[in-house]
Amino acid sequence: MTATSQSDLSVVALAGGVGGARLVDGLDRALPTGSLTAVVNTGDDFQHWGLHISPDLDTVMYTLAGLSPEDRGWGIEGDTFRVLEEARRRGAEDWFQLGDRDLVTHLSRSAALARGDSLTQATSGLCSALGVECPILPMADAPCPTTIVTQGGDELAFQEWLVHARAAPAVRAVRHEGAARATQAVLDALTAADLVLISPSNPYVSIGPILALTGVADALRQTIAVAVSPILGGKAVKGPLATMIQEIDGCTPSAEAVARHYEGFLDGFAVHPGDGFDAPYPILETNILIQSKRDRVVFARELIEFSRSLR
Ligand code: FO1
Repeated sequence: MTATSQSDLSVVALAGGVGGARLVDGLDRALPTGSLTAVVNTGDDFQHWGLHISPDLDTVMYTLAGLSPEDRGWGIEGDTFRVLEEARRRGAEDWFQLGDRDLVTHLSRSAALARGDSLTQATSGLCSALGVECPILPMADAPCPTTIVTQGGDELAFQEWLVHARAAPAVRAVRHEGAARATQAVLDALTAADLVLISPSNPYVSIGPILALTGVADALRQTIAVAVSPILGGKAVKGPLATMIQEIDGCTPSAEAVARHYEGFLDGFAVHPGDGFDAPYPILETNILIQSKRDRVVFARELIEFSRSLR
């Protein structure tokens, strides 16, 4: 890959929620059009109000479309919740906040799936309507729901645990259910990639479901794979990851604890200053806090340069 110039690099980013979307956004701005493909977790997908909701696909799509709120990262900036208020008034479930503008996405996707489109086709249609050019590929077309097994032995669907139960029940294990096959589009993108970047997303519930699909880990072993830590100074930027590392793996949250999840196919790892550790591959220590759009591009350029230096 060292002989390849940045302009003709073919890059695949594996992404989950908000952290993944921000890295994909930085890469999309830093790389020439046509270089980047995002492969996105669908283990979070679920049915709500009779609609098919794909939170991670939408977070990546809205972020690339410039529609995401900078603070919470998901949904649409400035959205209203009048439908949710009416649903609440009528006694419908209101624990998952679907905004009025966001609802158009779920209605369109559900209609496309009901017509017989695949999730890949439905996602492509939604992206085109919002002017998003970077291909966003669902990791699978068939349902692959993530189940949380609590320390108490309960089994909760992912959004039931994360949003409805506010991630309060301690986690014993995470299970990836359903069809275990990535789409052909995903496998083709991975096979053609010069570089696969693993976003600073949760390794159990965002990246884990992608890696669990047949063919994905093998494809990563054939290419240059570089991950970005979602843990900075022992804390997760967002979400329940730090607690999950303690509960599931029984260790202190750290970049190194995350890297263990990617053992066997990592060629490099990017961590925040001070988070470095002894590893059999090079470590890039730099500012990986990529909340602002500017920081995303600065970091994406640095990450690509670092990755190009790897053999
Ligand atoms: N996360 C929440 O914590 N509460 C919500 O009510 C919520 C609604 C929501 C609606 C649409 C969407 O695309 C995402 C939404 N999220 C919400 C975020 C999402 O459930 C999680 O952050 C991801 O699944 C984790 O990657």
